[in-house]
Amino acid sequence: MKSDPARRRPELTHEEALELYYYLRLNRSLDELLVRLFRQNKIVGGLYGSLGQEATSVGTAYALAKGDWIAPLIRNVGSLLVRGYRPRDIMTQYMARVTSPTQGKDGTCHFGDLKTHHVVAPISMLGDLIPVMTGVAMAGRYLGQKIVAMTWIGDGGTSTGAFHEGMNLAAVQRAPLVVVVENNQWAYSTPVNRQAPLHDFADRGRAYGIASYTVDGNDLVAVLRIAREAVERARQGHGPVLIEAKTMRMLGHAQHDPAEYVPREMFEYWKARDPLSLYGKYLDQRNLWNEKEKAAIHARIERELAADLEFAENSPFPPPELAEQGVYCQGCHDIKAEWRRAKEDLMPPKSSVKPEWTIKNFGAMETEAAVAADHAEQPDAAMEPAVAHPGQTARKRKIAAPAPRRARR
Ligand SMILES: Cc1ncc(C[n+]2csc(CCOP(=O)(O)OP(=O)(O)O)c2C)c(N)n1
Ligand SMILES: [Mg+2]
Repeated sequence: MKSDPARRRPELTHEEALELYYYLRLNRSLDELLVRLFRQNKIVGGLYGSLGQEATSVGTAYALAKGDWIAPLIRNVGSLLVRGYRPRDIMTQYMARVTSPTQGKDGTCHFGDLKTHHVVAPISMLGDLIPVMTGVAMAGRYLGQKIVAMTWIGDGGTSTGAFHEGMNLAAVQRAPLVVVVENNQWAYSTPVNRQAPLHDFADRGRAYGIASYTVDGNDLVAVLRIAREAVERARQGHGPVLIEAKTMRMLGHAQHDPAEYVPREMFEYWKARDPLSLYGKYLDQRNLWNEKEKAAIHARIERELAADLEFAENSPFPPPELAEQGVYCQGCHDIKAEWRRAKEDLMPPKSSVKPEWTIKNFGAMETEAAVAADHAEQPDAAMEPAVAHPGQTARKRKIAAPAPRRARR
């Protein structure tokens, strides 16, 4: 007899199932509250929402372990909440209060914390986080930490040069990196098919030999399932993974944008696939919660948001003199660059990484004669054309000719 999917053992524990709902609902409620604050003119600058994309932010970040690293984008409020930031951190940021993570110096989610939350602060230049997080992933491996680095990028952002350079670097270095491409159908007012001739953005990862998957970004459980697999794969040293989450930006680019260019039917299609409703149904069908638990989560969120809003509203704006503080290091950092490492420090047995190749002189510039000598040593040097091609310079011919061996240093 075919087993009833609703009766199979759930892949989430009861506790996880409820915690995931808490984050998903908190992300949504916080977004709604921020919209109200924007309309009350209490937000300094733009407001970039994540309505419709909550399952992708929450499901991917939830797959990480405590010591892992993230670099979110401005719509990944859900990921920040999962990593331990509180709604007040995001409210005070947007309200530019001195109590915010950037002390009121930035009006969006451009903040991070390298010590506790392991969050690399994003900047506006789309694509740049891919090479940066590849570096974080490689640094973790170098230090012998089994960490995974995760970052997010929009469909539009995958068309930047930095994205492609970063992906290639991550692939060739087999960096433990998970890149989540949030294909939310729009980049500002440009529909996805007008900026990339692709059906699946997962193809962009495959082009670099990266394991790449496409998932329904509105299905929290599907996102979490694939993210857990990706994180595990990266952690075990099998190289980077790209996850394309197909979803929909349910508002304009930011609050100033009424998104009139989006066909109404498109909104309706995606509204029927709302991530919160889908996850609610999942919990209902598997009896993973009851009305009392649901109400308790809603009450908790209401309580927490009210307390954090009061905190944010009562927080002062930064004093003017703060503008010139924290710009340059005034002895607050004790970082000394140590450029010259002893070679033995980098080789076994001190390092667990066995070098697989050697580069003569560590790649230092060589003289023309030395290049020619090395060239002559190669068996395929005989393939050099005996007769110069038209246009080949005398200098090139000279290099191709055998030269006396240089003295070994
Ligand atoms: C390198 C770079 N080019 C252009 C911009 C301006 N810009 C900011 S957001 C945006 C659209 C991004 O679309 P997408 O990557 O799909 O993300 P979404 O807003 O849909 O989440 C653009 C073009 C930028 N920030 N960085
Ligand atoms: Mg987009």
